[in-house]
Amino acid sequence: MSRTRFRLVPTAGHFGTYLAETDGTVVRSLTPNPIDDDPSPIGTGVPSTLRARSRLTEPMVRRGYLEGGPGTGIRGDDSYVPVSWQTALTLVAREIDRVRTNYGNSAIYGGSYGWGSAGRFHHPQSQIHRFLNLAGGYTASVESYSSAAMQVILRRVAGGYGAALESNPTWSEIGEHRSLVIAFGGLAARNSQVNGGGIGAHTNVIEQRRARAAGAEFVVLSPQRSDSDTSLDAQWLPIVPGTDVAVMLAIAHTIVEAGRHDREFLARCTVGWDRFEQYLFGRTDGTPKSAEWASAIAGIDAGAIRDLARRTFGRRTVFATSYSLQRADHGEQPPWMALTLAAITGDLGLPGGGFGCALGALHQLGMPTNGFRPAAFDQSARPIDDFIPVARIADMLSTPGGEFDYDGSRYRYPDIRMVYWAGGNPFHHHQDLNKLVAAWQKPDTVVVHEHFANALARHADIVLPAATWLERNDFAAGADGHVSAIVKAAEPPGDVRTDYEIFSALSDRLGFGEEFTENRTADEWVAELYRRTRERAPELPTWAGLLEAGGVVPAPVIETGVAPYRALRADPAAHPLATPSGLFEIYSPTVASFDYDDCPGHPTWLPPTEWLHADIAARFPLHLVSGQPERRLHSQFDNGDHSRAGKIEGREPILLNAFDAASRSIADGDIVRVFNDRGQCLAGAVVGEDIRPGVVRLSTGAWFDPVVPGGLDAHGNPNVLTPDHGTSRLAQGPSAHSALVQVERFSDAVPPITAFEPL
Ligand SMILES: Nc1nc2c(c(=O)[nH]1)N[C@H]1C(S)=C(S)[C@@H](COP(=O)(O)OP(=O)(O)OC[C@H]3O[C@@H](n4cnc5c(=O)[nH]c(N)nc54)[C@H](O)[C@@H]3O)O[C@H]1N2
Ligand SMILES: Nc1nc2c(c(=O)[nH]1)N[C@H]1C(S)=C(S)[C@@H](COP(=O)(O)OP(=O)(O)OC[C@H]3O[C@@H](n4cnc5c(=O)[nH]c(N)nc54)[C@H](O)[C@@H]3O)O[C@H]1N2
Ligand SMILES: [Mo]
Repeated sequence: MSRTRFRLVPTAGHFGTYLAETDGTVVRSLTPNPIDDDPSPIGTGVPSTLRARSRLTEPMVRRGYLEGGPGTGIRGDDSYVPVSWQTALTLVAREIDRVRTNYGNSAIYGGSYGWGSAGRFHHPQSQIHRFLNLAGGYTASVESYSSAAMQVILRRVAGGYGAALESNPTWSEIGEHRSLVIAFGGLAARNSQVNGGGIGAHTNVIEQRRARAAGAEFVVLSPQRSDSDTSLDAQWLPIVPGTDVAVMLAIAHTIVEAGRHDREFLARCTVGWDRFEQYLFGRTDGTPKSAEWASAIAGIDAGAIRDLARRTFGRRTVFATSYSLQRADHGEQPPWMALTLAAITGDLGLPGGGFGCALGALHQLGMPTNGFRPAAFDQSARPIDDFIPVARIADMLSTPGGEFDYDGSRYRYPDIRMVYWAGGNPFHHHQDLNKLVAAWQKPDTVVVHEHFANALARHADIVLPAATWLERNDFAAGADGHVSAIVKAAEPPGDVRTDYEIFSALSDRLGFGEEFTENRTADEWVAELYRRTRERAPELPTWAGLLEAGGVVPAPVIETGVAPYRALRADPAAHPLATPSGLFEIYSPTVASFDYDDCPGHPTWLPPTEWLHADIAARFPLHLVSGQPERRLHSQFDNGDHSRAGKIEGREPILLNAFDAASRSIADGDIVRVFNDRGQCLAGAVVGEDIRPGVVRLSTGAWFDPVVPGGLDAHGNPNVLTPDHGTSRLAQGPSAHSALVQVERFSDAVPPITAFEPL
């Protein structure tokens, strides 16, 4: 094929804007859009997957299901039979109708959590929720795997997650005020490669470097040295995982003992200081939260903790917490305590200071907020309001009718008969995958739209092959301040259809085709949503103008008004936070009234069930940190060449301290077995000094690849090891980071990777 037949078209994903080199049918490469000075290489791995062996190209039905009907056979241990679209759609439409007629719509779980792909129209969450709402409704999920614990606690004590995001200090303010940034969980530069909904051009890390050059200073408390960009020259304090609240308390203790707390701010803008102060000084529990006390828990020198506290005197300070801290037992506590520290120093709501909500963890965090809101595909009203906290899925499936606590109330799990997923992967995101696989056997039917024969497809009954974002026209517009064209760059292979085509055909069969499509084709919808977006922002170019401009233009800047924390400090009576007192609640009578021992009325140090000082550490002496992968977005395109280039003999790398490796006779590059009572997986050892002794790091996202069901995962998916329980009864968030494991050299014959094979 001659090169001249290829042309470049603009496209956009959650990890940036690119130019796709296409002949109209296949994509040869993605290269960063020239607008981006600090592009992410993640997108470059996508073209290698579009026609890979793992691509789904025709509808498939699990053999046991096809032969025996709903509720028969074993998911995760069966073969698949190709069927026509006609057969597949008839099976799905009939099953929706059977389930809603016999059991009611709450028996359909359509939470379908996941990132899917960017695009205002083809966004799979919008597609599936609109479809299921028009079908009479579904059991939904609330909050997210990213931020569940923080969302619920901030809603109770600080006016909500949105208020924290709007009030976040920006890098430019941090530079201007030469602030001290104390980052619990760090500011891993690899994480700001992505943003939900898209990124026109990557500027977050560039802004961080500018703040540093202007005089800001960074301290990173984290088990891993690489949790900040090297050019920030951050001081690294390698903390024991799960102990951040102890260190925060000790910083508070040191500040208050020195009389340097901002009494005026505490009295004017917060409630509950007195009660908290009693706890801080040990008057309620006999334990003063001193630097020495925290040092024994967190493994950081007491002198270093006191120094850190003193460095805040007279200096604008940011107390930042990454999302990872609250994806752990008692994850409600770190953001609440960081806010309390920001109130103690009196910097809460001052430019360049206060609480740093997950700064740098997504591209938008630390950047100015823009009130610009592009149009979206309407999800339609919810006819029923059944829900679960998102991470309680395995409990819901395995214990229908079981009771659970959430945010002050008690609820019952619905009896789920049908699970329908599009645009997320529970066999990526959920904890304790062996438990999930068992719970997943319960429903009668599982329907999935997927691009690839990944673990989700391998645990479904009806698998519908869906087009990728490179195979559709659309536009992206996230919170990043850009609008980006997504021009169809490839023909979907085989019999692949878009989610929209699939839901349109099903809607027809179920009798609400016109309500779902409003008589528009996909391309007509894209044009309509772009038109509605321009109606809100007339300065945006026409579609033709957007393409002429290279496919990416800045979005208009829409002022958001004064940020809630800033408004609060200016005049608490005039600008109350959305809390019962209108103030930031260091002690919350509401939370206290719930009487949860795992989430008391003020920020509290509560040891995790699994951490390095737990009894079970005698058997599993290493703390497993399973953060976000550098080379991909979650599990997406793990089958592509960019992600696979980072593997060791095909396995996901695990980072071990040289001391821990030597005591186990593990050398760099060895294949190791990582295990605990929940599961086991293989991984490739990376040995060095960039991680605290006693801690190992295995990123998320290697496609789950059990050698036999419930057995060894050959590939390195940390979620076979992580525990599945709520952060507390308050938020019921995921607790992935509270996990202990053991690691040993694997000397048996290494099983092949089968995760990237066809179904
Ligand atoms: N141990 C551990 N587990 C974690 C985390 C952790 O830190 N540690 N982090 C958690 C967090 S923060 C998150 S956000 C979750 C992420 O969890 P997910 O968002 O579920 O993960 P993804 O891999 O992005 O899954 C998206 C799936 O949708 C498919 N897909 C993409 N685009 C489309 C589309 O247009 N149509 C259809 N039909 N399918 C599409 C992809 O092939 C992929 O399988 O993971 C959570 N899990
Ligand atoms: N490249 C890439 N970037 C991403 C994503 C991706 O998949 N790929 N996913 C995005 C998503 S959905 C989200 S929600 C964000 C998540 O953002 P985060 O949750 O902030 O990211 P993580 O990588 O899970 O964790 C950051 C670091 O926290 C440290 N850590 C873990 N446990 C502890 C602890 O107990 N104490 C302390 N002090 N540190 C700890 C680990 O060393 C880890 O590297 O990332 C986003 N960015
Ligand atoms: Mo996330």
